[in-house]
Amino acid sequence: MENWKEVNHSLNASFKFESFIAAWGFMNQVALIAEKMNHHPNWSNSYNQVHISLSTHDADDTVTWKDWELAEKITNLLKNK
Ligand code: H2B
Repeated sequence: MENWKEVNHSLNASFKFESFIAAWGFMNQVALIAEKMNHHPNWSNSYNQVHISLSTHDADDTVTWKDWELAEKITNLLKNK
């Protein structure tokens, strides 16, 4: 998927929003999906930007299909807007 890059055994993407609240709303949606999948992101937020780094701890912090699956769900959140 376009904005995801596999670097150093993690799957990374950055997202920029028009405000802190928009970024926070996005993070809330991701949090609910992550909890449902029992697969949680490493991430950071700075004002209107969110950086997400996905890896699978149970697989010695490498990238697995679960990371790609979560990445796809995150990408889909931002489609149809
Ligand atoms: N999140 C991620 N990113 N990788 C995991 O391997 C993982 C997780 N494992 N969330 C889950 C929770 C595991 O620790 C629990 C015990 O099911």
